[in-house]
Amino acid sequence: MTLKTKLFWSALAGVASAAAGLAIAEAIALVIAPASSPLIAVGSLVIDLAPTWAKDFAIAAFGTNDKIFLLTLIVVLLTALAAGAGALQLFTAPWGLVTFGVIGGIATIAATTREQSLASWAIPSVVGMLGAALMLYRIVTKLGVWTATAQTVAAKGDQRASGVSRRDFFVYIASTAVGAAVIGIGARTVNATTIAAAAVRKAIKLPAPALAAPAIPDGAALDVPGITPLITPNADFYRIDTALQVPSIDASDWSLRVTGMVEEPFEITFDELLALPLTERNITLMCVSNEIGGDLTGNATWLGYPLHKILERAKPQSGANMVLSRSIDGFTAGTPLDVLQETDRDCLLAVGMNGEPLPLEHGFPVRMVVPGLYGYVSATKWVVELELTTYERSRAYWTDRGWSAKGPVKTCSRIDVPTARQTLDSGTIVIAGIAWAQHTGIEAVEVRIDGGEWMPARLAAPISDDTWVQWALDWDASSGAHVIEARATDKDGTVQSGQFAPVAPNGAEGWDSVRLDVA
Ligand SMILES: Nc1nc2c(c(=O)[nH]1)N[C@H]1C(S)=C(S)[C@@H](COP(=O)(O)O)O[C@H]1N2
Ligand SMILES: [Mo]
Repeated sequence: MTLKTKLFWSALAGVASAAAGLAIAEAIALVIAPASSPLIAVGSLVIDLAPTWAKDFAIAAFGTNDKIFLLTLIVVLLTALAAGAGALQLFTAPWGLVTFGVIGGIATIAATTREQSLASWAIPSVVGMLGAALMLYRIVTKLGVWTATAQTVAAKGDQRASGVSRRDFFVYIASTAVGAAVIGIGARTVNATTIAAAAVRKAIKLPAPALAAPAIPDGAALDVPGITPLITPNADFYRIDTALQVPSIDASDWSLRVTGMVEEPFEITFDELLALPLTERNITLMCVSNEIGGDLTGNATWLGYPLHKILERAKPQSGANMVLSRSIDGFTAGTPLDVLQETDRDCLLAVGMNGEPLPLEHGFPVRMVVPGLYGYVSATKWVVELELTTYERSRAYWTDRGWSAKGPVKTCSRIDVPTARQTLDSGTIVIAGIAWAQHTGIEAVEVRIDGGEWMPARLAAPISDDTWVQWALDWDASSGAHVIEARATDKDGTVQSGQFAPVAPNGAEGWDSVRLDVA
């Protein structure tokens, strides 16, 4: 085998391995964060570091394609380096692996030094680099066997041995290249659409509400360290969905279709929705999978258009009793039509959350929010269709998976402080938490110690019946081991049941309790 042939195949081995590593990194970046992709990270770093004249040149020469030019440049450079690494590995191992290590190191630094980047953003680059190095090692080893056999063949004239080791090498390099291309291009496309959706979201300016949320009353937030904040910041808001990859919808491509048992089916675009008079409300969202004492709940200020008006426009046919809302990813929720038609319940087709467009993972551009029903039967994110139908005819995503078709929120309370299994000093200890009975409202919260008498806690001023309310009680604690329990009563007079019930099929029951020692 000539030197040229060896150079060619080893260079190709380097390129195929680098492609495999890049594909692995892109696939992992899908899960970690689109911006943790080594390609994007290195590209962004180059943009930050590039002198102004270079940026001006790129924009002048390539216009809006300047980013594509940059990524192409990086890929070309990477290809050259990878080809070199392949040759180095064949002739002067392990220098090819070392080269990959350096490239991976640069990508890691780029990914972890981005604004808002987390340490975990190193993972795509590091794992991709290890994958690339492993591939390179194995392919070049095969190439070494082929080269050696080719030499023996040349000496002895045995054709068969040569054919096998050569085929071995070809199969390896070809499958690596094809696998890398499929995974890499797929992942890159998905990552790119996520980045595009994020850019679209950033550019959206939400209109002011026609009906603003009532002012939060003084005294709605108690001054107790450790109590759940009254409004949950978007970054802390719990997230529950079946989406492996957060759907990326360009708001200008979005529309909602109202279909099924209606006289007037229609479709509405995002711009049309934003042009309607929007309502702003504070509403507490609750997951049916929230255990007693759990944290699958959040309270946000939502901006949206009343769903009863959407339905009014579609004119439901008689007999319809369910609205099957469908997400772009196929998830469905079945909501009672009569609940969505209530004019005094703020069921919203929401576009805003705490003063921003919905975050991508909370349903951008449009989701449903229904006070008083668990999320799985009402809070469809990335919603694209409302189909009017019946409970007899249609089933929603979770209905066939062990959950009830209907899911009204159960009246419940949670102890935030003190936290369990700690030792506190005797004296006054503040017991505090939240209670909720969305759309009914909380009447009272009571606390008892060691199974004693129920004592009324003081309730903060509620924002509305649709939100959780904070409560607190000063407890004169004596030393010893204690159990604190809390229960809520709603404005219908329903007292939170102390009987344990699991989350399935329609929500947990029981009293939250905290065990602790007082010194
Ligand atoms: N498209 C879609 N929407 C969905 C879900 C889902 O899996 N897919 N899960 C629902 C459930 S079970 C809950 S509790 C809420 C959670 O909303 P959040 O993630 O914004 O907190 O979304 C609801 N909407
Ligand atoms: Mo949920």
